[in-house]
Amino acid sequence: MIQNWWKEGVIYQIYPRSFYDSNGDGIGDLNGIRQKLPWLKHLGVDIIWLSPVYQSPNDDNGYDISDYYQVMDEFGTMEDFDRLLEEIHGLGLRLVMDLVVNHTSDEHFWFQESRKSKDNPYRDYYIWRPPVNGGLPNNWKSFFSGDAWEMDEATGEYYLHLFSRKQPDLNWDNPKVREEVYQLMRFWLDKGIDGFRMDVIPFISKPEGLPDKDWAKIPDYGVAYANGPRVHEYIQEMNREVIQHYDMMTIGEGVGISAENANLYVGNDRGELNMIFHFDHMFIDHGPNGRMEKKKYELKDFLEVFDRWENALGEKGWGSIYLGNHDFPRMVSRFGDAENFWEQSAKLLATLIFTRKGTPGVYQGDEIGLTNTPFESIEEYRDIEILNASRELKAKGGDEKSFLKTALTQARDHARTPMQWDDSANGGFSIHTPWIKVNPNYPRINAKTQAEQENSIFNFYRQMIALRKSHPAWVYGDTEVIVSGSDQVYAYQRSYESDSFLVVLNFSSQAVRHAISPAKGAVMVSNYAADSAWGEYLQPWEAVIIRLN
Ligand code: TEU
Ligand code: CA
Repeated sequence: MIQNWWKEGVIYQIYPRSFYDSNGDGIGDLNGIRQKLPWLKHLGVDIIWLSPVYQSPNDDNGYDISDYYQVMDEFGTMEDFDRLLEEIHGLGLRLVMDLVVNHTSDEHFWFQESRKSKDNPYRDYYIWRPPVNGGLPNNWKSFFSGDAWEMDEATGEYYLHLFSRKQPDLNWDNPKVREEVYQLMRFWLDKGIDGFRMDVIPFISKPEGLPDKDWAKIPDYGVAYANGPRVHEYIQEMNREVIQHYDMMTIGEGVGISAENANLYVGNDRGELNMIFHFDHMFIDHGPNGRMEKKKYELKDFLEVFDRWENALGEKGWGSIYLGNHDFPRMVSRFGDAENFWEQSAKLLATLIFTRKGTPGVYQGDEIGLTNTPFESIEEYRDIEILNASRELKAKGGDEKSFLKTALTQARDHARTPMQWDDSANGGFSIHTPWIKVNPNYPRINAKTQAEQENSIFNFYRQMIALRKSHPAWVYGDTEVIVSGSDQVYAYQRSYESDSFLVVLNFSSQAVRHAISPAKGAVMVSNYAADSAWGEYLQPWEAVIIRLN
C-alpha cells in the first residue's frame, strides 16, 4: 500500500464558534484557536480540519458563505488567519479547510446579481425554474424542513436550495461556476493550507430535468441527492485543474455514498479524492425523514458497517474512522454509556477509532469525553435544522413534548456547545455569556482536570495516538475480524509484516464471559486497571489491546 501523510495522520476537527473565545464576545475565534494550539500538540494530532471561517451571515453557522475570500468578522481578520496558519505549520501540524461549494449564502454577490433579472450574467450560477402549473417545479424537499424551492418575487421564478432558503444551490453545469470554485481553492492553497474537507460534494451534480423523487422508495435525503450524473466528471476536472498541483489532502463529506460506489470517489485509479467521511454508522438511528424520526438499531448492524467499508475500499481506496462531528450528538452519549460507564465507554470508542484501518478523526471535545447537553426548551437551541423542524411541528400541531425529548438525543447542537477548558465560569470558554448554552457539567468534565488526571480519557487518547504512530500495523495493516455479530463483543486483529495485535471490545454495560484465545497475553493497552483487565470475563465497556507476537 502506498504510504501518505494523510493516511498516517490523525485529524482533529475544530468548530471555531465553540472552541475558544479570545476577545470576550462569547464567540470562538481564530486567535482563540491559535492560543489553544499547544493543547492539540500535546494531544498528538496532526491535521486540523477547520469548519468554515469564511464571511457568512451565519444562517447555518458558516456553511452559508457570502464571500469565499474573506474571513468572518466575528472570527477575526485575514492577518489572524495567516498567523494561525503559520503557527500551525510551525508546530508541524497541517490545516485542512472546509470547502462549501454545493451552495452559497443568498447574500453572496453572485446570488444578489443572479436574482435581479433573468438575463443577468450571474443568472445561471444558480438553479432557477419557473412555476409548473402555478406551483413548485418538483417535489424535492429541504434537509432543513419544507420544500427545496423558494419563490423569488423579482423574477417570479423559484430557486433550488437543498438546505436552508438562505443557501441557494450553485449550478455546477455552468463552467463559469466551476472555474470560480477552482479559483477560490487555489487562493487558499496558495496561502499554504494543506487540503479541503468538501461539504456535501456528492450533491453538486443534479440530474437532467430535475425529475420528481419517489420518496416512498428512498431511504434518506442523502441518497436522494447524491451521485448525480456528472459528479465524477466534475471532481475529476477539479483534480486536474487544482488538486493534482498541490501536496494536499482531500476528504469528501460522503453523504449518500455507499460502500459499493465509494471507490468511484476514492479509488486510487480515479483521479478524484483521497477519502470520504461516510455516514452508514452515523445515520444508523435516522428514519427516512432524518434524525428526528429516531430508529432503533442493533449493535451488530453498527459494527458491521466498519467491516463492510473496509472490505469494499480494499487496496484501492482509503477510509476514515470517526464517531462524531458538528452535525451529530456527542459520541459517548450516543454510542457509549455516558451515565454509568462514561470513562470506560469513551475510552472504548477511542480504541475503535484509533485501531481500525483508515484515517482517524477526533471531534473537538470528544478527547475529554464531552456529553450531550440537557437543553431545557426549544429557546436554548441555536441550530437552524432543529428550529425549523420545531416550527414545522408546531404548524402541524405535533407533540412538542416528545419532540423535545427526541432532540435531547438527536440534535446537532449537542456537538456545538462550547469546549470545556476548566471549571471557571462558562467552562473557561469565554468571559462573556457564550452564544450557546454551556453544558452544566463543566465543573466535572473539562480539559484542565482531564489533563491532570493520569488515567483520564484525554490521556488515553494521547496513549492511543502514540500507539498508532509506533507501529505501521495500525495504519497499513490488514484487519481480520475475530468476533462479530454479537450484541456485546467485537474483536479483530491488525497485522503487518511480523507485527500482530488483537483488539477486544465489550460494547455493553454488562460483564461478559468470552472465549477468545489467547485467554492471556501481553496486554498493551486497557481501559481497566491491570489487575482487573482481560480476565475470564470482560468488564463493562472493557477495551483491551493484546500484542500477539
Ligand atoms: O452536512 C450535510 C448533511 O447532509 C448532514 O449530515 C446534515 O447535518 C443534515 O443536517 C442531516 O440531518 C453538511 C454540513 O456538515 C452541515 O453542517 C451543513 O449544515 C450542511 O452540509 C449544509 O452545508
Ligand atoms: Ca470572540
